[in-house]
Amino acid sequence: FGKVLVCLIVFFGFNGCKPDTDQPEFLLRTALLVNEEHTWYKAFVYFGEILEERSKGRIKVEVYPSEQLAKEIEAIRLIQADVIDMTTTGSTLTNWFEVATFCELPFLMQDSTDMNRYINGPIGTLMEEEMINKSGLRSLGHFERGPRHLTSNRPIRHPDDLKGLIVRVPNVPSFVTLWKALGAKPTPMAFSEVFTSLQQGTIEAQENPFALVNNAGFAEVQKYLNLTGHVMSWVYPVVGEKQFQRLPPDLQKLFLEAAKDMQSYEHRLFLENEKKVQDQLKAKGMEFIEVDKDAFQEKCEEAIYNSLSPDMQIIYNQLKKE
Ligand code: 2Q2
Repeated sequence: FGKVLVCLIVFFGFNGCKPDTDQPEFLLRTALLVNEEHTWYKAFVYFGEILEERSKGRIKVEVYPSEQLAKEIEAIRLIQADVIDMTTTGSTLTNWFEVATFCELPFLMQDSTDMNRYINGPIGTLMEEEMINKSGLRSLGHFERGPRHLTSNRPIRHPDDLKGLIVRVPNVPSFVTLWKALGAKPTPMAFSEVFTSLQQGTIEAQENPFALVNNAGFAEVQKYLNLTGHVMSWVYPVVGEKQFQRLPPDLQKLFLEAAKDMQSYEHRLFLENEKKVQDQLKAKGMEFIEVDKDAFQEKCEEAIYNSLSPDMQIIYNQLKKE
């Protein structure tokens, strides 16, 4: 009986026994790695609200948190296959085109002034072109992130303390290079697997900005927040280029304007949130550890440079000079 019921639900669910008048003309499904409390999730929900309102219901957005719909790499592939429509991504795109490495290259950007110069300069333009041409994604602006720090269950003050430490990294080549050069054991893994892997001890550490450490509940399984600040970065909210081109010109215009508003909205939330999340992490028992940042930088800089192709080395040298 259970099976029959499921079949009936599936049948009527997909085919509908009466016309579904709520069905929008354009339904955009969004896969996010963060949960409902994170600024990226809130930003996409806001995007959905203003799009629905401004398009008079022609566009609707569904937002799925916590990699429930897809892990980051899968989300990119599913967008390319036209199965889902939007996500957030950044340096993971290095797996499609190399210049993406510059939105999250360790010890390159110093602050948000550098970041905005990159995003609005030739490197940002090149990245957005490559994104469309090599990965079929269109940038909808950018979300600035706080610096990434290492969390662990033993204090790390110097690269020497890292010996053999199993550190989870996202699927980003420069991160593997970085932690290898520093003496740790980097293990690429999807974000949604990190909490359980830390709990079970298959990995010992991970690195992310305060906001995401807090959001993912890592304070429950990690004692130390080592202030490595090894990389500043941003992510791009993105939509599939195919999906974007399917919108009529009036909706395309409206869509890009709403995306700008989403970016400003997220940025406001991000700024409000940065200090608050640090207090929350401390309240949850995390101990903040000062680290010898120069020692970290000196130990890995050459390896990172050498891992870049000659073309990327030229860009790197230019960015360093600016
Ligand atoms: O740790 C993570 O998975 C995220 O903070 C990633 O750094 C982020 O998704 C980048 O991989 C963006 O491409």
